[in-house]
Amino acid sequence: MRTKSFVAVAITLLSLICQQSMLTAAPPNFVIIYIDDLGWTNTSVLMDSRYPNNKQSFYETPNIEELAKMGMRFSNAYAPASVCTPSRKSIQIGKSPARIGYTYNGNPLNIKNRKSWADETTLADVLKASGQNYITALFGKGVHEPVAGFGYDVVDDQHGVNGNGGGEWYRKGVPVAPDDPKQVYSLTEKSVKFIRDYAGKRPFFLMLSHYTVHSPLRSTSAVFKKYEAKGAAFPKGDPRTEKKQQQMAAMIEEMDRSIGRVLDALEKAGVTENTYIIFTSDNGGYISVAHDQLRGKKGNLFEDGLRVPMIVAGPNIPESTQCNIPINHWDFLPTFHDLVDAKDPLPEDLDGGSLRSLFEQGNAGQVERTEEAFVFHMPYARMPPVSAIRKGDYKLIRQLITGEELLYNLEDDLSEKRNLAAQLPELVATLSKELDDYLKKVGAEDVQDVFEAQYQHIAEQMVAIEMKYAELIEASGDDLEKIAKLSLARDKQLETLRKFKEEKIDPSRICTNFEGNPRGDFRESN
Ligand SMILES: [Ca+2]
Repeated sequence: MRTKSFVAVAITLLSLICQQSMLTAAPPNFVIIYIDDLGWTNTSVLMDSRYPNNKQSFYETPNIEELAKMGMRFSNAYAPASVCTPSRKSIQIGKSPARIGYTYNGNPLNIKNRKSWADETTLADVLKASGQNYITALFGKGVHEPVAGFGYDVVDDQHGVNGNGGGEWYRKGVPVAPDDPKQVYSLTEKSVKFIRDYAGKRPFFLMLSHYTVHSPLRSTSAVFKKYEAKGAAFPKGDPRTEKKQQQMAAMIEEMDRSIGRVLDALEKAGVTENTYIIFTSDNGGYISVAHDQLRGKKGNLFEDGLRVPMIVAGPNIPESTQCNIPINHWDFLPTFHDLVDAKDPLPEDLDGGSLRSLFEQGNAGQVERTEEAFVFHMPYARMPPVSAIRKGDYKLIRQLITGEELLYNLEDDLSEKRNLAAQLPELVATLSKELDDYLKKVGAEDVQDVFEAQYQHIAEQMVAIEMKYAELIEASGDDLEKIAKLSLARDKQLETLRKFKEEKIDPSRICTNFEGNPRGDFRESN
């Protein structure tokens, strides 16, 4: 009897202690370190330990290695798109670019039909709405719209629109100092200050969105010299002897230093244990010494365009682990919602699902999504327009003009070298239908409409140029020399547009090339 009552008292006490600790447990903090254009193989961390031969040592990222020891690598992590803006919108609002209606940078149809941020729930909104006094900050690159519209409390809106220019200019007319390439260090300082200001006082979410390692390649000269010397040791013809590879390696090291400082700041503030630290990239890479591991590059829908490095450390995430279950950045919004036990309902038309059980159990976990497959839609009017669907181990890619379809088993064939479309026609038909159904359901734009919008946009630009110069010529009176100069300038601008139309969005050229724009110049606008 006595033993029984002792046990009962002990259980009551224990449950009171548990309740108390649950009541006093601080809500978790979140830090996303979001890199621009960092490829799957652009770090010294092997994202998939099942392929040990892929390990390379040219890039040196000791702080990312440290983060990998603290948490979980996601070997099948996908960016929502293979270029910046659609990915950056998608990560914030938990929906695919096809559903959002923004599928590639500068798509005139997307811009015309642009939806307002005010109508969408963002990562910051979810945390703010949880009623736990979150403070949220976004520093660095945003999308092609003012970052103030994303719902963050603190932003560093230096450019109105924090696009790629922020990597070169602090603000108009003030170039970034040589010792702060791509603002990599000043963005880090802002982030460290934010952590110092709020850690332990309020739960926080920091999105450190770096301009690095997007082109143009920038680094401090000291770090570049290190890789110049390192590269010189390789035999002629090795990619590591190329200047651009050495510049990229230097940029990557400076990005890694930034991560180290953020980790130090969290540690010093005593919040590491209660902070989810997510490291990833907005799309695939474009320069890598190890590109052959994954096919393609930024801008297309082969794996090196879409598959990105990703590591997550935080509460209940086992150390030094790897999860192979495919995830997409559009999963973050429902994940945050789940991790803070938010009570507000989520938007019903999300593509993502909570990753909580993967964070805690790795490969034994499960993600519940309304949409089981990942659909990528890129009806690009300046290079081969493509869509893709990843479901289970398979990925189907379709060229939207020619209708050609490729099928790969990514578990067996990571490098997408063996097209199985002819061998598995039933699977092709199933995935193809699922792709069509999804695009139809979300009202994704049709490739022909995108082309027409692009042609119309060019025609409108031409009319605007004609009108502008007609007025200027009219105002020039009898000044023949001035009129001749103006006419020349007008003709030059019209010719540029004509060439752009013929060379960049010529359907016959687009039809012939599945791999991507051989000139590679599409990158400059990304
Ligand atoms: Ca990018």
